[in-house]
Amino acid sequence: MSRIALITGASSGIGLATAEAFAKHNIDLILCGRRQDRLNDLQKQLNQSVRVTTLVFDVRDRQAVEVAIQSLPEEWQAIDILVNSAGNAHGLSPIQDGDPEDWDLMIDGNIQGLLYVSKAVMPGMVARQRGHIVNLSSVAGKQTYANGAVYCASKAAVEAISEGMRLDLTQHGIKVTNVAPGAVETEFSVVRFKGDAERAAKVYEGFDPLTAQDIADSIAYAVMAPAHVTIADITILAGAQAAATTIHRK
Ligand code: 8X3
Repeated sequence: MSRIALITGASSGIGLATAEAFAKHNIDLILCGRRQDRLNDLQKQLNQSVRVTTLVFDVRDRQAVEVAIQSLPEEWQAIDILVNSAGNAHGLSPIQDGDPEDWDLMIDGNIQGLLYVSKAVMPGMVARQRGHIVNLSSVAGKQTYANGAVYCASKAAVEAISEGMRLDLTQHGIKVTNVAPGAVETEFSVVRFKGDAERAAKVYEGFDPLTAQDIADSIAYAVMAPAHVTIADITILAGAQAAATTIHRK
């Protein structure tokens, strides 16, 4: 019987690439995001090979998260895999110059949003005594860098939540995988720099950055591991990247 995965942030970047990778492994997909048109396009692309449904909500809206996930028809309710991929960086500046609205966006999306979605899914996994949760952290959750205090803090929280989930959920047959990517070229930097594409492009200049597909391949590896194997934590850096902000550029 094929498994069912719910993926947040599926309309772009790592979430989208994970949906594509899972489809290759015959995993049925609940694609979640804020942009229905993008989700529809992906659904059309992937439902040749697997069953696909979509849910539109903003992970920061707790009620919307609950309503959307509860609205799933019976045949979609037994979620085997949750991928918490929704998340963003907003701004990159010394903390004294930081915009509290950016802080709220990162804390609400990267921490609270991840918790709200997980809360809507975990009780069912516990009842079925099986499941796998994949949380998208970042190398920024392991190494704080200048000008990124709040983003790094939000990802450090994801690291702690992954560890805490594993402590509480392993006894219920639920695996937890924490994935910490380094420099991945997606819309990430365009969002961080509020649409400034030139500044975003500079982040990836002079080296080959990771692609969303590189990260999706590792996520697929973790969820395809045999039952007796838990891939607990994966850090993935670009080939030219030694640490979060140590990148050897040509
Ligand atoms: C994204 C990667 O290097 O900007 O989480 O922190 S980095």
